[in-house]
Amino acid sequence: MAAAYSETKAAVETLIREGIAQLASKICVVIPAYNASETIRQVVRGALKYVPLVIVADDGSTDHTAKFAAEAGGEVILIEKNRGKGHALKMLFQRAIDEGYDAVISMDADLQHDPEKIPHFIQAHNIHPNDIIVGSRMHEKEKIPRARYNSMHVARFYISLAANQFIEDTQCGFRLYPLSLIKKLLLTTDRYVTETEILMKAGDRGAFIRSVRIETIYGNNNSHFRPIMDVGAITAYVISYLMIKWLIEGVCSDRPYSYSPNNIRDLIGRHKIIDRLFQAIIVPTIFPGSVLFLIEYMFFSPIIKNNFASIRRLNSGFFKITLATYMLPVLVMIAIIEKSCNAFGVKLRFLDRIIEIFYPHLWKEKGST
Ligand SMILES: Nc1nc2c(ncn2[C@@H]2O[C@H](COP(=O)(O)OP(=O)(O)OP(=O)(O)O)[C@@H](O)[C@H]2O)c(=O)[nH]1
Ligand SMILES: [Mg+2]
Repeated sequence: MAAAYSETKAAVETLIREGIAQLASKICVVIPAYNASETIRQVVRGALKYVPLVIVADDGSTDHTAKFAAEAGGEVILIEKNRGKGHALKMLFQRAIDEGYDAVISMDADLQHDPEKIPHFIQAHNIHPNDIIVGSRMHEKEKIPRARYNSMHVARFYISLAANQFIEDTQCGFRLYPLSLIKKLLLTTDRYVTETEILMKAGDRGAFIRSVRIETIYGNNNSHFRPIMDVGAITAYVISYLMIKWLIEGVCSDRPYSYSPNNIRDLIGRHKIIDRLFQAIIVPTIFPGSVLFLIEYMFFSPIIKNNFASIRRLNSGFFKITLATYMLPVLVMIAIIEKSCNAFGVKLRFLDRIIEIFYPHLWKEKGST
């Protein structure tokens, strides 16, 4: 009886795998990797069960990442000097386009993404071939380090505003990208900012971004993410992007989408030094700027009909956005106070609640999920 059951189960699994393999004939997996020799073989082998090709970009690793990726059956792009995840992703997209693939699934090299979840992305892509599919871990709050969860929560408030839709987890690297969509974006950022840039620009030109739930895996992984530098770089780019978007939407009627390649933000982004300078100047202007946008939102609508069209769709007004922005320095202060109290054994938990209140899911409030 048990033998018959396991035979049937194996047969069903084979059928599912064959079905997925058929759907996945135009999809490959891409893995940006840096010093991931301990895990890369398992990721490549796991992914090859579901897709015909796995491409690994070895980004100047000083260990055996490239060798092990090739031994496991991956195609390897060698980048001599470490240039970061974003640069590697762009090379991987180009290789997949050159090899005639329609879509790529990006995965981390450190086994935080279980290859067994690949079929879920493929199935979602089969139903929504033009949409980006992003893995989401936000349903497993308790498994995510608290500070990371809180910064992901605040990030998604602003990134969702830029992308004109709610995105459950904006920081997960396990994603499916249709390459036809990627071709339409000019990507000017690097390192960990690029994945955020893709979501904002794709959403802001009208693409849909969907979520599939994945397991949250935080172990003894060898993280390269620098909480202050990388969160700072993502924050500066998001703010600089939003300021331009709202500047355009504030003076235009009925224009919820403001991204088109080579727009003013891209022109600045093309030049690294000018871009850094621009971000350094524009980021502090978010405080007076958001009050000006609020005034423009409230009083200019009779003259410029339906200005801030992307915000008007939410029915929540600009007030909550201005308030959220003014709360940012308060959050930093509370985080510092909580940390200091923690050092003396006093556990405070105000931050989580404050973030929930001031950085809400604006689209849910409107009635959609
Ligand atoms: N090509 C390339 N890939 C990188 C680099 N840094 C990170 N990656 C890739 O990005 C993935 C995620 O990077 P991590 O450093 O683990 O960052 P994270 O997963 O966001 O953060 P943790 O949850 O702390 O691990 C890695 O598994 C690599 O696949 C890099 O410098 N170059
Ligand atoms: Mg990681």
